Amino acid sequence: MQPIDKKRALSWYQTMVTIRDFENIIDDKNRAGKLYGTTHLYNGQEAIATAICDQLVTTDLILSTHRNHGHAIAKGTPTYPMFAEIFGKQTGTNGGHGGSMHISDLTVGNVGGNGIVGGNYPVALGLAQAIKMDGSDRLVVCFSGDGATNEGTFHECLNLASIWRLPIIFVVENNQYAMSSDASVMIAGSISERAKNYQMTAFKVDGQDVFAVNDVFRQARQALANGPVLIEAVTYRFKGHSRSDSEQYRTPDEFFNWEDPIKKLREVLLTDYDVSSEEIALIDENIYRQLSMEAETALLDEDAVSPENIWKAVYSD
Ligand SMILES: Cc1ncc(C[n+]2csc(CCOP(=O)(O)OP(=O)(O)O)c2C)c(N)n1
Ligand SMILES: [Mg+2]
Repeated sequence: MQPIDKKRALSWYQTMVTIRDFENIIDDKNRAGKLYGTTHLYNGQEAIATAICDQLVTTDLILSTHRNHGHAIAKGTPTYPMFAEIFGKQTGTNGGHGGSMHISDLTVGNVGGNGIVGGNYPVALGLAQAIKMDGSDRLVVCFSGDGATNEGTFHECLNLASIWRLPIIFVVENNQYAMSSDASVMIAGSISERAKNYQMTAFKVDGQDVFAVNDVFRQARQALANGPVLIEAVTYRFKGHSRSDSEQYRTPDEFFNWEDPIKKLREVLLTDYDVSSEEIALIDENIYRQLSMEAETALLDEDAVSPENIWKAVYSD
């Protein structure tokens, strides 16, 4: 593994804590009845989006899923309009019309979430084909879940991406479940082996270890010279699938089999990087204070849906 300097390790920590706190605040507001629809939280998976998006530039594109808040934050989408979007406010990233599952911000290369499981694979294909035709060296990172790899689009798109040699890195976050379906009994073979059958380079990595994900993504970029690449990041979803999930498919102690990626990085910072616990506490405090303030302010913004603007995002002028 390549050495990582202190500044970079600290910036990963800040991104991961921002994602975790953002999600916890959204969870609280959801339970308090402050937002419409449902929301899918990224708690436990923060290291993946963080390590990967840190290696991208603004013009590289990411596509996400229904569980898209972490990817959006890591790619640089500002958190205030994200809160506003999830609360259905006009100040949201998408004018409050998209909601939790459809946060996009093209100014930072975040093409956005997608409520259709497996729906982002064909979009990734089209974007990558356009990039290839342009002859630019941008790349597309297509995030998806384990469940999505059982969709037909996954197989169709891996095949096409491979024969067209498109600049896509497919990142499958195997968080062990698709709603209540256990990946260990729902997936024949393994996700990374599936990609190898399409003659793609494939990696499997510990998704709870930000350093490991960083290193694998660096290797994946190099392998991109030979065609598309797939990374299976093994991770664990700490929260339920969505708010309505009663979590009867797993035991409460299963949680303890998994490392918390933030706790793991914090320990590394304290022991290997000479960061003090006071510094860590200050970072934690500042992030939480800032996000709480943004959430409270965003809640006061104008609602998106009103009789005057309900058709705004449907018809052009
Ligand atoms: C085509 C389609 N089928 C079913 C659903 C309902 N659904 C929403 S999320 C989900 C599970 C997805 O699991 P996975 O791909 O592992 O992502 P995760 O939720 O674990 O991040 C399902 C089945 C959907 N949104 N779209
Ligand atoms: Mg899953």
